[in-house]
Parts: sequence; C-alpha cells; structure tokens
Amino acid sequence: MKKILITAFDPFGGQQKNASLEVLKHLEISSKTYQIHTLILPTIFQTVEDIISAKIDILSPDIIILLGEAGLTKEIRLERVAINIDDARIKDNLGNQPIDLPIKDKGENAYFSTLPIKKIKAALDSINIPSIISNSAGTFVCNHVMYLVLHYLQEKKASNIVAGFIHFPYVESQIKDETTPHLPLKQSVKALETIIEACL
Ligand code: PCA
Repeated sequence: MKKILITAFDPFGGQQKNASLEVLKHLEISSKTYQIHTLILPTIFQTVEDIISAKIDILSPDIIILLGEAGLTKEIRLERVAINIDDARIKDNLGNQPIDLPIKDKGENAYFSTLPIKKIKAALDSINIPSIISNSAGTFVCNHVMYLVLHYLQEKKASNIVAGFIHFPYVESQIKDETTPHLPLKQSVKALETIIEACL
C-alpha cells in the first residue's frame, strides 16, 4: 500500500489560522490502495529540518506533499522550484529572520519539484478549481522546507520518493471581507483530494 505524507504549517505572522492546516484537518479520505500520514510543521527555520527528515526516515513514504499558505492569491500555487536561500520578510515563530543566507552551504542552487505538477493542474482545471504553476515558492519557511526535503532525498539517493510543495490561498474564515482573495475551504479540500489522486 502506498504511503503518502502530507504536511501543513502552523499559523504564523500573528495569524490565528493557517490555510494549509485548515485544509489538512478537513481532509477525509479512506482508501484501500494508499495510506495518508499527516504532520504539522512549526513555521520555524531552525527546527523543520530535523522534524521532517526524522518523519521521512521512520515512515519511508512514497509521496511527500508539503502544504503551506500563500495569502493574497486566489489560486492554488503548484510550486515548481525551491531555491537555496533564506530571506525572510517577517520573523518566523521563534522570532528569527534570516536574511540572504544559503540553506545549505554546498547545496545545489535549486531543486525542482518531482510531483506531477502539470497533471495536477490539468486535474484541478477539469473541476474548475483555480491553480497556477508557480516558479517561486518565496524565500521564507515554505521554500526552506521544500528545498530541504528535495536536498535530503537527493543525498539519500531516494529518487523513488516524489516530493513537492503546494501553497493554498486563505480560506473564508481567515478573511475580513469578501474582496480579500481566498478559496473556500470546501473547494480547497476537494482540491487536495484531487491533488492526491493525480499523484498516484
Ligand atoms: N507559509 C509561509 C510559511 C508557512 C506558511 O504556511 C511561506 O510561504 O513561506
């Protein structure tokens, strides 16, 4: 049976909620062909590496879908690339704000997602859920964890494990008025189900 690891982040930047966590909490899937394993990551540069690498070692997943929130967009962002830089515009949840620092001193400049992002996009298009292929996951903790996971898999020569990052917009309970870009929770959960199916 295939094992799928799905992670989400805790709220950050003084917010009460994180869209990725809301979506993951509401995912209800039971399948005979695959198992879903979830993990909540802290929005902290320093600690995510140990947490995620320990989980990958223990679980040995086939697929890793990393989720995060990207506010002020109404599309799901299918991240294509992670770059070797931390450059935080705000503090993380431990109060750290690295500026212009490489994630891995001798690491590759960038790694590409190994999730089937074009196939995922086509699947989301077919059910009218807005998504884009994004060529930057930013330079905050989401890019950081995407880079670290792809680096870790390369170091371990684990090319059989596919992994990548997907940013979700705010859900409706996070916004003050309807003009703020968001994607309703129900649609976001449906999107995650569709993403999982497209990865299999
Ligand atoms: N979004 C942030 C970090 C945690 C999250 O959900 C980011 O885009 O880096």
